[in-house]
Amino acid sequence: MAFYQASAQKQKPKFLTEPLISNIYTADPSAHVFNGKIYIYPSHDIDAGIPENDNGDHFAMRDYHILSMDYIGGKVTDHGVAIDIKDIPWAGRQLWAPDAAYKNGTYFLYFPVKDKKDVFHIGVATSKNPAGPFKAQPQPIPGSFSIDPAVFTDTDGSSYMYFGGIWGGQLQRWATGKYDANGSKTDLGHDNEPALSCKVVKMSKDMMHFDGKVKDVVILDKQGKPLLTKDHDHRFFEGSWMHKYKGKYYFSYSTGDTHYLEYAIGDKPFGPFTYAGMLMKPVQGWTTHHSIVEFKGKWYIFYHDTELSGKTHLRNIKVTELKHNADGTIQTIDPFKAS
Ligand code: FUB
Repeated sequence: MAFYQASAQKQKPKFLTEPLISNIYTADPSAHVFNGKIYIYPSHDIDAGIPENDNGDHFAMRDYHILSMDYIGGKVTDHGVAIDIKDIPWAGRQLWAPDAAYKNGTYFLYFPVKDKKDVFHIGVATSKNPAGPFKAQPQPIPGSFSIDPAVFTDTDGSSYMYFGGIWGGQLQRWATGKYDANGSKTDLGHDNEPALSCKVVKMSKDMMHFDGKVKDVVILDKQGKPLLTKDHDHRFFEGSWMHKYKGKYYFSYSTGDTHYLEYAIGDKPFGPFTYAGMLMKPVQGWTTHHSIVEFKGKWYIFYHDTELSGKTHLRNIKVTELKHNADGTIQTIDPFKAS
């Protein structure tokens, strides 16, 4: 008996941090500082009873709740439903990872959702309050596709959207520039070609349109060559984020099937970016998705795992400090405590 207890204790993971809330399941946390407070824009995971598959059909979310905190470690407020899928005229199913931005008195909520033909596009909704409620535009952002929008506003006031995700995120279906439902250019079968890239585009002044062409976010290895499709440990999969630190642009992302959060550094918002290292080792759960924000002189990474449920599609968000080294690299975070 004593032996059994000892080994059971040894197997129980010791998580680095605790879930921020437990009244609902949350994932894909995009954190921003608005009016001196931290606002978190996460996915709201639900159990829709849909079996797990590689398309991610089990992620069948139907609304968003926005959360806020006065400070890291403080009480987390759940502001309730900010927008429901039934209030998005063009939406079919699956409200995935959102993001938010602010300009000229208006807050913008960006969200990926499948349209009524089951094709992912990115929509935008507006509010005068960072916690919503948000009102959706009647159509998706023209020219948008795939998932996981991350909107970065540079110090000169220009905003850029990074977006895309392969496999269930459908980015491979747009590999030729046009939609192809049978698009087969996934990371399977094209091992020695450059990996599919995340996309980046400048936002228009009204923050509701793309201004100019959608470009590839090129990630180079240390020899200056684009990362290859076969490099599953380093190539982009989904969940991009951008932060600026000491004048450099840090593009970070998930490697999906290998479950790492990685980052690459560049001199401009459009890149190119040079692979620089791992942000975080794999969490418990299949997906890994983060955001990075500065608050009162410290940097934080918001992320998720499945500590509360043990189920892939029922996740919970967390936060921990992120540290830049003197040379600009970032200290890799282990989401588990050493036992
Ligand atoms: O939450 C649904 C999807 O799972 C997100 O869009 C991906 O980034 C992954 O976290």
